[in-house]
Amino acid sequence: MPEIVRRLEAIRRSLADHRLIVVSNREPYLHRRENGAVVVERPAGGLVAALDPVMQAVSGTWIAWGAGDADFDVTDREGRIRVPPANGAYILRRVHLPPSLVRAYYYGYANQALWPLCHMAMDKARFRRAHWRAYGEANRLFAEAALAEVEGRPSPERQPIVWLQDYHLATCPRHLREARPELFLMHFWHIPWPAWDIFRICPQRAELLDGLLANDLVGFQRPRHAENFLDCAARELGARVDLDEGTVEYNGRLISTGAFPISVDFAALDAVARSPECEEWMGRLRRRYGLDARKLIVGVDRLDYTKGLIERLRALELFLRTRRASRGRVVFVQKTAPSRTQIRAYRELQDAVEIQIRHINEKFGTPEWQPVIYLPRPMPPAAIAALYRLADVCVVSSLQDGMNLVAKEFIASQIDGRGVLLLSELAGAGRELSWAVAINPFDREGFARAIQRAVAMPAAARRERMQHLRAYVAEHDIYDWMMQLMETATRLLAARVSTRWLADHAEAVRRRITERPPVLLLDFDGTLAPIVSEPALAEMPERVAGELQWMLDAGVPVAIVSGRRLDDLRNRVGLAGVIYVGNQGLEMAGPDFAWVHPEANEARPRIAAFCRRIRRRLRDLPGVLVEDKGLTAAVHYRNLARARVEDVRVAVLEEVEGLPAGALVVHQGKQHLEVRPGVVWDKGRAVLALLRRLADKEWPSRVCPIYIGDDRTDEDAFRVLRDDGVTIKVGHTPYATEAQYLAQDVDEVSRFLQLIPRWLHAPRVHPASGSASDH
Ligand code: GDG
Repeated sequence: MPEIVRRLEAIRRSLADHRLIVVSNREPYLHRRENGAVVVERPAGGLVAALDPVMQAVSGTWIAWGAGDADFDVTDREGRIRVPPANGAYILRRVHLPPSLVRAYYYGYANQALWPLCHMAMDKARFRRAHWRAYGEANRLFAEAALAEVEGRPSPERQPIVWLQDYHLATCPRHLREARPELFLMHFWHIPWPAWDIFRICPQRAELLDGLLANDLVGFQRPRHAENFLDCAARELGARVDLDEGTVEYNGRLISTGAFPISVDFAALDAVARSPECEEWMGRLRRRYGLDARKLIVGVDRLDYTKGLIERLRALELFLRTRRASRGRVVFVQKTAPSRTQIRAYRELQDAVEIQIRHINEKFGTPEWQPVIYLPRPMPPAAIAALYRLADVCVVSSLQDGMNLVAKEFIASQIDGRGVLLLSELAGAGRELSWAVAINPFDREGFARAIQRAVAMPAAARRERMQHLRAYVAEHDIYDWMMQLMETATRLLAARVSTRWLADHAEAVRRRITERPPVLLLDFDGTLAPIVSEPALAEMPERVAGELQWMLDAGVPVAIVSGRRLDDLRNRVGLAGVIYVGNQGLEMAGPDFAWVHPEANEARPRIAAFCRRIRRRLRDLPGVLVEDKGLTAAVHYRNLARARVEDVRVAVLEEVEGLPAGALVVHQGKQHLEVRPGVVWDKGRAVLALLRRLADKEWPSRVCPIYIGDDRTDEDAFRVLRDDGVTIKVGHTPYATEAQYLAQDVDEVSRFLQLIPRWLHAPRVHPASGSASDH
């Protein structure tokens, strides 16, 4: 089986029974009029070209703006047509957008507000109310078309995957979610997501975040973009974010984010570079530009101010000025594709590039040699491949870039392995392709030196670098990218299918609780008390205290099981009669007993010494909080800059490793590291010990423990009570949980606690006791 067929088959399998519905601004096929006849065109572009075979293989549906002037002459009344024309393998549903809407939505908000905002080009950003309204309207139209393609009410196993593309469609998911709450929505954001200090400039920031958070999964090119997005969601919307898991809770839903660096169709580009057509173009270009005697530097870009063309030309000018020997010996070919020319900033850039090129050619050119060749007209793929193959150096100098596909296209076309890639460290690709020569386009001297270094690099070093780069891109190609995304989507869908929401299973829970007298075992933070930014600020809600008091009065044992110190817990909860279990179960105290784990008790001095040392070591890191809890310690980093978290991890691990083996152990908590004595003990063992104390060894037949918690440390308790109790995890969980049921949040826990007295007091109805219908 050819490789590509195998890859497509793997993607089809990973989708299982889920139909794929793609929504993008650009369409994969465009119909237009030419001399009175209708012709079909395939708009150029990596993503569209790569998605098309996938859509053919899975027979999905693609929703896109019908941009061709004959687009709606060939569709049915709904704007649908089967494509490709040869075999009609999938449905393309075109969205009609009036030209005035396109101007304001696409050339307006998308490309004059969002594009510059996300690329930190604030001098170019224009936030116009009319553009924003048009953006909202276009997004609504895309959503309407997508909804029309979702037929019936599919079961969770057959739920379609709606996959939205890019910054044109940020508010579309919100419309979809409102109309069909059960849909699985994922979004890929192709451009950078800026840091909060940039993003907050945008007047529509809340609506944009709210729109994107209607998705189930939001993919970015780089981890940093995902982190920035989470940070913006937390700051603007107050959403609860878990940076370790890459998740955000918003409006009662859990949204996952992740980095999925996009790539190219390596095999297809490699094949074009090997084609006879490419060889012909190579011959032609070689003769035209005298390349047998000259080194070739190549740039291929959409004409966009983010690609650093002016910076590149300035560096080239400096290179030619300072390296006199290079004059006449190198030629720089700049291939460009004009883009978004309706926008003034783009027209100005085009003029500036042309002026700069003319300037260099006039300054350094001779009758025999023109230093810069400018190619603004379209060329076929074989010609671009020929440029890449001939290039001694390819320059990618983005000032900001989500990924940059040119860098990877160059690598895939370099079948002779002789070219050097000069790659901006500010492009997403720069973080991935470490065998390229890194440049900073803002550092003109460094850039010029890098050009020199690349031109002069010995053949063996070039080959070595290119081999590594080719191996990397061949493995991490566009199909691999799609597989990663689809596998993540289907994993999330599978977790959703197996999620048992407490609210959906109230009857089963009621039956269990009324069979045997309940014992309540409750975590505190995030279960009874809402999570707050500082552990010291957590408070017991009054309503919950009232509910617990009712239980105690009715003789239901209540234990609060927490990672906090016992006395801290007691002060915060403040209810007499409650059993307090502190320090992850290492200490307990009830109305008539008190207990401390003996070995842990002996380790107290070690914990105190650890706290002293780590405080001293981390005193220069603002935002770190070391909590000495007597039997254990916690190092909180919730308020620390993300980039420094690793320093905390290293410091804590080093301190612990410096002690006798196993003396102290480190556990990962929510935004903190927990340091405990090396004894085999956890919340699970603690609740078992407690249950034996309350109802002896026979407890499973005597009581029904109800355990509610929100943390990973509660998993041990969920596990040991799985068969003999009711276990409830609070909050959406990105990892597999041992709990039987899920509760949305603290409020649902409180509502559940209110139900228990009603259940316990309800008169028992015996089936045989008779009712009105008996007669
Ligand atoms: C966005 C993100 C991300 C360019 N000039 C010519 C030409 N091109 C083709 C290239 C390449 C494409 O255009 C440009 O792709 P990039 O990735 O460089 O950039 P954007 O268009 O800004 O795309 C970017 C991408 O989405 C995918 O997620 O990588 O970061 O900004 O395919 O080959 N093609 C031809 N002549 C040209 O002169 N034929």
